Amino acid sequence: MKVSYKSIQFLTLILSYTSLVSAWSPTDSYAPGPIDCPSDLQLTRSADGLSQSELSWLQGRDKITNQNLISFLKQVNMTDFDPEEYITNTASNETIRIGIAFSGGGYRAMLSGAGQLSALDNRTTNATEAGLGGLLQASTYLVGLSGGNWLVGTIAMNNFTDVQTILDEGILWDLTHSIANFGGINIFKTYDYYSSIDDDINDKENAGFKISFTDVWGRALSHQFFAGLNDTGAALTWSTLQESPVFQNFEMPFPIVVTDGRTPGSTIISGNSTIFEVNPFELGSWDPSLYQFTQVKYLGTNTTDGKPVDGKCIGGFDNAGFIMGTSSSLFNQFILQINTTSLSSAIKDIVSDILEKASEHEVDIAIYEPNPFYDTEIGSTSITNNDTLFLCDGGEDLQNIPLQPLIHPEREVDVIFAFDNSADTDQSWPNGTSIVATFERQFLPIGNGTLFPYVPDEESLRNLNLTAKPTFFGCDIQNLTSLLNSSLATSKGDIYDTPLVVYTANRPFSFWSNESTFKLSYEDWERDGMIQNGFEVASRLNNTLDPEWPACVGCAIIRRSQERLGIDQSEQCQQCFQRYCWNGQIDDSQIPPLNFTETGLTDGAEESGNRTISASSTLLSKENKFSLYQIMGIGIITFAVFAINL
Ligand SMILES: *[C@@H]1O[C@H](CO)[C@@H](O)[C@H](O)[C@H]1NC(C)=O
Ligand SMILES: *[C@@H]1O[C@H](CO)[C@@H](O)[C@H](O)[C@H]1NC(C)=O
Ligand SMILES: *[C@@H]1O[C@H](CO)[C@@H](O)[C@H](O)[C@H]1NC(C)=O
Ligand SMILES: *[C@@H]1O[C@H](CO)[C@@H](O)[C@H](O)[C@H]1NC(C)=O
Ligand SMILES: *[C@@H]1O[C@H](CO)[C@@H](O)[C@H](O)[C@H]1NC(C)=O
Ligand SMILES: *[C@@H]1O[C@H](CO)[C@@H](O)[C@H](O)[C@H]1NC(C)=O
Ligand SMILES: *[C@@H]1O[C@H](CO)[C@@H](O)[C@H](O)[C@H]1NC(C)=O
Ligand SMILES: *[C@@H]1O[C@H](CO)[C@@H](O)[C@H](O)[C@H]1NC(C)=O
Ligand SMILES: *[C@@H]1O[C@H](CO)[C@@H](O)[C@H](O)[C@H]1NC(C)=O
Ligand SMILES: *[C@@H]1O[C@H](CO)[C@@H](O)[C@H](O)[C@H]1NC(C)=O
Ligand SMILES: *[C@@H]1O[C@H](CO)[C@@H](O)[C@H](O)[C@H]1NC(C)=O
Ligand SMILES: CC(=O)N[C@H]1CO[C@H](CO)[C@@H](O)[C@@H]1O
Repeated sequence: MKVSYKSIQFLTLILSYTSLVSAWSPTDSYAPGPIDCPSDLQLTRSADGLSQSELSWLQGRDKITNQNLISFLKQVNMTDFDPEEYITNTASNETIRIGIAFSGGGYRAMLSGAGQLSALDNRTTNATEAGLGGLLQASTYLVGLSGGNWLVGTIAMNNFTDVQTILDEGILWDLTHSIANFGGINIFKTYDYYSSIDDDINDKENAGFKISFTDVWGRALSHQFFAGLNDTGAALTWSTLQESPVFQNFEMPFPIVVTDGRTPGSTIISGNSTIFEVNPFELGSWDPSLYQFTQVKYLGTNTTDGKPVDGKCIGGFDNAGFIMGTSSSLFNQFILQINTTSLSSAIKDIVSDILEKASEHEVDIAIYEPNPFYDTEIGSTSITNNDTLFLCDGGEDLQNIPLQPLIHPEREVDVIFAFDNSADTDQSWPNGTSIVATFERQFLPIGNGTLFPYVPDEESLRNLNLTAKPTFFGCDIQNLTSLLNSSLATSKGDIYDTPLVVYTANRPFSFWSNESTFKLSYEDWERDGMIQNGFEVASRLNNTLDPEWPACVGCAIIRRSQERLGIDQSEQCQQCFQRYCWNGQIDDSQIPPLNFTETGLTDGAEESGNRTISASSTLLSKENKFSLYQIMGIGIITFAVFAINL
């Protein structure tokens, strides 16, 4: 028989399609189920380097980012710098790696982050004209936490779709109704919604797996993030990424989401949290309290010392919504604040009652049982002796920007674009708490070889107006060598592996983007306003505030590479660094409020300015607090009743 080229193509298509399907849950539902695995499979490994899978993936991605970086650097019009010559000749023996990180902060963070991401994506209309379009295409890592993980997860799991397409198609991110009241006034829709979630949860439970609140949360979130998929992605697994064509051909950056380890009854701070990352291949932690990774595809498998018990493996546990729910399980915050509302006392009692019961089971903790690290030799016994692995919201330890995965010398990241959409101040603006926490952590035993440049305290960040416009940290490697001396790590990487950090905080340009973390629904105009504002934050108001901003970003990207090669900066780059680098100055005086200056909706005097868009205002005045938490409270009742009835 003569086999035509076409039929081979067709066959390849079928084959790749089959392998794709096999990566979804084997039961084609939310329930995990048995899958085949090699008899000598070792699922865990020590965190003493990158996985072989990641290393070989990087070889493919590096080639692409090198090419795309040349295009990007050409586009930003740097003077006295030839991108082609530099990347292909001068720095030909190394690769410039760019990481992008999006903080948590609920839908505020997801939407602001979406705008910021879209400004870096050349698929967004006008992003290239606004200066930074194409930076995403030149990046190696894309990291999200909590609300930022909704963004990264949505983009990555939907075959690296883009924000523009999401808005144009109108299928994903319909936030007009609170996730707890999905159908709005359409109670039938809401009923169907809850019963479908209920069915999914039952499927998993009947298959013999323990359920936690995060299962409910993850399935609910999936209605917004995987709305286009059969049963809104009930069978979509995180490890599907491995077989996604855009990942296999290195077209997308390496996505990572961050979550923290926390056992019920304990609290964590950045000095004692175990920070987990979930990437397309693995789940685990670099911290000495675990220092291991396991293969994400086989979560749910009973193991001892990382080997499947009786050679039996499970697939489908790593549901994409479940992973994204784990990174964002921030319900403690609701519990703590519910009593400050003006709900009627009858409702309050019920809510409190339910919440108390629920909190005994710690609603904000995701249960991973069986524990993939059970009975392993490395790390703390509080994790490895337990049959359950407990994970919680990635922001619970104050490190609300997921920088940890990017500051391990093994990843060789040159520059991090850190987008901070946290609500640190009373008015829900970031004040730098997160980068201060990450900076300090490197000096603790748990820092274990991570490297992060010097940053000032929050008062200085405020008084020097460093959250009003993008600020570069770690501009000069000569000033960083003392990081090595003061560290407790047994061995540190090369000081050149300390990334330069481009820190950009949420600010209002065309929209008051300081929405509450607990705002659960957005009208379309509010959603679009948030995204537009995020675009303006990243592009410095469509490249109008500083025409050289794109070139300055170029200077930041090539800085470490130039330092490694002993090459001096151009005149233009020196001037850029004068404008954007933190110069080491400290001003920790307790001066009254903020003095934001960089145009936009704040006029320099007050952080809230004369906020005018009252309809969307969630400034936490007494009145607003009332209505906000009332909506929230009703959401919680629905959810809690539902969860208790499981
Ligand atoms: C869609 O999901 C339903 C419910 O989980 C399942 O029964 C059905 O087989 C799925 N259909 C396809 C085409 O995957
Ligand atoms: C590349 O080559 C330069 C000059 O030979 C050297 O200084 C530098 O360390 C090399 N970089 C890498 C990553 O090997
Ligand atoms: C975006 O950049 C990539 C890589 O440079 C390129 O292949 C692609 O065609 C660009 N897309 C658009 C819409 O410009
Ligand atoms: C893109 O920019 C052009 C020219 O400034 C403008 O007319 C157009 O409205 C912009 N498109 C979008 C979608 O912002
Ligand atoms: C770069 O220069 C070109 C040609 O002068 C111009 O069209 C383009 O807008 C400039 N881009 C930026 C980001 O300044
Ligand atoms: C991603 O693309 C593959 C191949 O085109 C397709 O089978 C799969 O359903 C897509 N996944 C999502 C989440 O859209
Ligand atoms: C972490 O540190 C905080 C503050 O010192 C303490 O309250 C908490 O119990 C510690 N948690 C763990 C898990 O050690
Ligand atoms: C895993 O082990 C537990 C405890 O021995 C058992 O109850 C459970 O059924 C096992 N799960 C699978 C999928 O074999
Ligand atoms: C709320 O207040 C009630 C009555 O004062 C109290 O019993 C309950 O424990 C409180 N709930 C929370 C979550 O603090
Ligand atoms: C597992 O951790 C939970 C919560 O800290 C604890 O209640 C339980 O006793 C632990 N189990 C074992 C076997 O240590
Ligand atoms: C920054 O925010 C943190 C977290 O909300 C707060 O504890 C701290 O007081 C704030 N500091 C300044 C200077 O605003
Ligand atoms: C660089 C460094 O200090 N690595 C240490 C991290 O923690 C593990 C586990 O405790 C040690 O084995 C490494 O040496």
